[in-house]
Amino acid sequence: MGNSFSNISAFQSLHIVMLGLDSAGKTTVLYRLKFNEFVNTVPTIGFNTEKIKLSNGTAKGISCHFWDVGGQEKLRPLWKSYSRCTDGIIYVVDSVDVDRLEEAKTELHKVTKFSENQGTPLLVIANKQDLPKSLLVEEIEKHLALKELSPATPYHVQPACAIIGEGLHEGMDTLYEMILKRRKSLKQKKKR
Ligand SMILES: Nc1nc2c(ncn2[C@@H]2O[C@H](COP(=O)(O)OP(=O)(O)OP(=O)(O)O)[C@@H](O)[C@H]2O)c(=O)[nH]1
Ligand SMILES: [Mg+2]
Repeated sequence: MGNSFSNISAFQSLHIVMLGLDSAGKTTVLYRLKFNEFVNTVPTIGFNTEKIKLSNGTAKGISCHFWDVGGQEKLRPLWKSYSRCTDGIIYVVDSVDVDRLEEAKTELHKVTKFSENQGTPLLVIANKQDLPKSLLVEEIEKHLALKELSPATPYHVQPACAIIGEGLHEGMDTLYEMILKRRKSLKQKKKR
């Protein structure tokens, strides 16, 4: 029956929200996935949304409906409603912006604590790995205190460079796997 993803309907669309501090690179990620090329962005006031059929990796062919919400402080109150009942949360981090990692951590922990987000798989994109002095995955994991998240929240940290697209498909594959795993376990719980 093919690989472990074969029983996931290619017709289903996954609902993915993309969050993170302003200038982390969310919109660059969005358009890189959509057009497979670099798109120059401006700060997002409000949100961007795109339906994207993944074109690579094990999640190839899966449709995703992405919501990319602006990360400026005044926009963060919107995050709660956009992240409600999504299949997956992508949290983009600027891996060289060490001074704001504490702020990024606080905002991330807030989001994962919303009751509607309990157990929602989390993909942290450690972006801007092309820049000198970018932090390693292990350091990002530590700064964001990911081990302190609820054990119900599966997570993965993916190093990436949104400008050239490196790491994005690997990250999406892992997010997809986590989503599948969660769906299976929710199904099994229902059966009991
Ligand atoms: N060097 C480098 N720059 C990047 C990368 N990804 C994004 N950028 C740049 O970072 C800046 C901010 O990117 P955006 O995608 O607009 O950031 P955002 O997270 O959407 O920001 P808001 O909309 O304000 O929340 C832009 O100048 C991008 O070109 C990357 O991987 N490497
Ligand atoms: Mg943006």
